[in-house]
Amino acid sequence: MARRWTNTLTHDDVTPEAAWLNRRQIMAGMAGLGLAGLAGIPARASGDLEPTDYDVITQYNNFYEFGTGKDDPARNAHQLTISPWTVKIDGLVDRPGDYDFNDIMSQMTIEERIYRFRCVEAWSMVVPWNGFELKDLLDMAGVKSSAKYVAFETLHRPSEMPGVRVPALQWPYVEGLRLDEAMHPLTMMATGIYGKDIPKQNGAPMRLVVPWKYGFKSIKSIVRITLTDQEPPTSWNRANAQEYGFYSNVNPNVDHRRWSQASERPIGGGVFAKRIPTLMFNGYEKEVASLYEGMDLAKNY
Ligand SMILES: Nc1nc2c(c(=O)[nH]1)N[C@H]1C(S)=C(S)[C@@H](COP(=O)(O)O)O[C@H]1N2
Ligand SMILES: [Mo]
Repeated sequence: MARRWTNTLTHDDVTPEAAWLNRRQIMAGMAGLGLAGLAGIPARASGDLEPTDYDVITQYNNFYEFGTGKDDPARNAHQLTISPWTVKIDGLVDRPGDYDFNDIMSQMTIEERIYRFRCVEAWSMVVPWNGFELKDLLDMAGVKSSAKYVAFETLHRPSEMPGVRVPALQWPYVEGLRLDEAMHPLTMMATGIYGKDIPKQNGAPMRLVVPWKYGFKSIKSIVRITLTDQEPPTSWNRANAQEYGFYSNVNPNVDHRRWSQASERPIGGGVFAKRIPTLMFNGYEKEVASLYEGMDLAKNY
């Protein structure tokens, strides 16, 4: 399908590691300098960020609230009503409250980010997300200095979610990040894919994207964000603590108890598509390794 970008940068311009770090300067500079202003950004050596087809991204999903099959979310998520949508932001914030999704959107800078996406099941995609930095939303609510973690909660609405009628997981789906992870400039709230509103099966109207962590950290259809000083519970850790830890950083050197994490299968390349090596922190090592300095990543899986 045709790519409709929200600005004039191609993904080769937008994606290099350094580019997102100084994106505000880039966006500010673009007006005056034109694209020549991008000349100083180091180029990515390989073309490994060719986005996965829209149809694949939106038809091969994990969203257990709509069923555990990969095609269940695309088939069932149309039942979800997403308007109106309110996100409660509470806990250790200066301005707790119920934030209307449209009000949030009117205050956020929407940009595009092409990120690798690596599921713990060892498949992967490359997704051109649209959205905003989580930090900007947290700043809107005003994070108190006592906050150390961010807890997230997905909508729980049995009347519209056939999957929650069975105990595949404990509902609602919950996730969490350390505050520094949440505030990292790579961490985003996605509200679109390929320049269109994010489809319901991908977590409409707003889902987390943490590209250096396994996909299950990227919680969908968020209705509550709580700032806390305690490490929050997470759904997959609750379900199986031996296999799924709080951190869940992509790490080719730490295998899952039941399979290797050294390589992954890109979805959309056909059944004979070659597996590719999995990258440390899913390819974002330069940006995020410092967050985990001195930590034993095998222990803190
Ligand atoms: N609420 C909720 N969020 C969720 C899930 C889920 O089942 N429920 N699945 C997770 C898993 S395991 C993955 S791999 C990604 C899949 O995102 P995608 O369907 O957009 O590729 O969503 C994550 N977020
Ligand atoms: Mo996943």
